[in-house]
Amino acid sequence: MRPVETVEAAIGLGSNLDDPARQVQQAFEALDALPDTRLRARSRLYRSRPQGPQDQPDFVNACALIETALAPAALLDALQEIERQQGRVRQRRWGERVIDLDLLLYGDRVIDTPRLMVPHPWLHRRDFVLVPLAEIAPGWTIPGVGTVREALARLDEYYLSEETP
Ligand code: A4P
Ligand code: MG
Repeated sequence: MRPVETVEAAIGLGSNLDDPARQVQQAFEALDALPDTRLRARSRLYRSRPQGPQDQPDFVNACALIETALAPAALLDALQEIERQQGRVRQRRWGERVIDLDLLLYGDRVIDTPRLMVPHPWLHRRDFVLVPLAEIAPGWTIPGVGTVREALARLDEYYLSEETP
């Protein structure tokens, strides 16, 4: 017998439909209820203007830290199942949604498959991800980028130099 190995993962939560704050709270609870998974920390909820199409409501965003024994693909399956159970219907890209759960970080792993990219490719360029993440995991190193705190401090550079959603 050997002990089950667990990994810390960071999840980004976002909603701008159907009582967004309640959707985010419900998703925190669903994360805590996943098999072989514990919710370790939750950020406060942040309201932000939509990035991408502007003709949609403001978002509520937050981040969660979980400790999980689920492998990355199984964790993504579980996140998508939570989205489905909360009634998410896929609409346009960067558009409105009842709940969006992104796997931001999975330990120090780098994953680059058609279905799953970790670190999440936009993670270090989005204030609505970095601000809540910095609240609960400022010292976490984003592979290839630096710490969350450093990424947040550099955010202006990206907004000045690149087109981001
Ligand atoms: N996928 C690949 N890597 C990952 C990952 N690390 N985590 C794939 C989650 N999914 C990942 O995702 C599309 C596919 O990405 C999945 O099938 C999975 O295999 P999706 O959630 O179905 O589609 P989406 O969320 O519409 O993707 P999209 O268009 O990339 O949206 P984003 O990037 O999630 O952005 N403004 C504010 N203020 N706050 C927000 O939260 N969110 C968005 C959506 C736009 N503007 C926003 C916000
Ligand atoms: Mg998503």
